[in-house]
Amino acid sequence: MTLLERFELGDIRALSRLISHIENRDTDFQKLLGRLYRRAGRSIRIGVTGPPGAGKSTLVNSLARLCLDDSQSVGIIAVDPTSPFTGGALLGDRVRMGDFPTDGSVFFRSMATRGASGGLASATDNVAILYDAFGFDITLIETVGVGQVELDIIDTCDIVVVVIVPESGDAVQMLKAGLMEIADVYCMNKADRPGAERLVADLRNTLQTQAMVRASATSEGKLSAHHHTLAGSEDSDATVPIIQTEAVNNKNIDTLHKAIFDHLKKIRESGFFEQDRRRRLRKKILSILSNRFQAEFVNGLASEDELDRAIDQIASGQSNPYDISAQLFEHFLNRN
Ligand SMILES: Nc1nc2c(ncn2[C@@H]2O[C@H](COP(=O)(O)OP(=O)(O)O)[C@@H](O)[C@H]2O)c(=O)[nH]1
Ligand SMILES: [Mg+2]
Repeated sequence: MTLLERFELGDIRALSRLISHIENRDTDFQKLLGRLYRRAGRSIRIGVTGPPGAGKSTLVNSLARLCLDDSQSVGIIAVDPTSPFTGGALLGDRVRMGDFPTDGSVFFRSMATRGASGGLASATDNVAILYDAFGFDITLIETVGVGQVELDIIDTCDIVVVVIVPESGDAVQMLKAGLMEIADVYCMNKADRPGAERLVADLRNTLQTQAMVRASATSEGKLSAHHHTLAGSEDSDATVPIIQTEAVNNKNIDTLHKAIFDHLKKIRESGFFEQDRRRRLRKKILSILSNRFQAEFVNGLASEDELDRAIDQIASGQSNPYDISAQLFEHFLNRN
């Protein structure tokens, strides 16, 4: 039996092997994904992002358990760009995975890059497509909030949960970090610690002000697609929910779980769910194309000789990088 046939029959080891192919970008990995793609589309992707140590892994495990209780199978992807390891689970994650059922209803994989963060989002998306094709009802994606990576999550997930802790600073700082733009649900974890109430109140205030600004921007037609439906909906509670949890004590995770699935219901009814998946597909196609372009054409844009001559011209004051690039681009087009 081929690997693909075993995958289609639900063999977990075949899934593991295919993930490695995709992570390593082995030959024909895109053909492989193309073949499996028709089986995908049903899985709901939930992203959980936030700073290191906020309790994301603990939350993801508790959320997974609640999904399993609802008879939904769960695939988990933990993305940690700060980790030097690739493939397989990190030790801490393995320990936590210990008491999950071993009947294939839950699967875990962690991904990391060695420094380069470029392909991480697309690699995560590809693995999520594999999970989807394999048949997991829910895909939970944990990403460490490190710069751009946490913002990429809105291009990979249907719903984004932003995890904050009492030590996260104030709402204005979060606003500046771009977190407001990506959160569908806030989770204030470690609510057992001092400062949680104050930060929630601060955040709620800021979100309400934002929602008002947004509502008027929407009526003037100035708004980006992402918040359009929420702000524009009839719903009186148009601000993003903030759920206080104590992941380590398994406290209020059911409320968080409910907030996530309430949001899912809402965006499905409003049409935003489909609309957002279309937006992501558009980005995905362009990203595959530009990666391919990069790989196949960039080396041929200009020869070393041409570049040397161009640099001589600039150095002697006869040209500049802008005109040179335009000329080289023309040459390239003519050659092809
Ligand atoms: N006090 C407190 N500690 C928590 C809570 N949730 C998680 N932790 C602890 O915070 C640490 C980091 O948790 P982890 O889930 O690995 O965080 P991650 O780095 O965001 O994935 C662990 O020691 C957890 O036990 C909580 O609600 N309250
Ligand atoms: Mg973690």
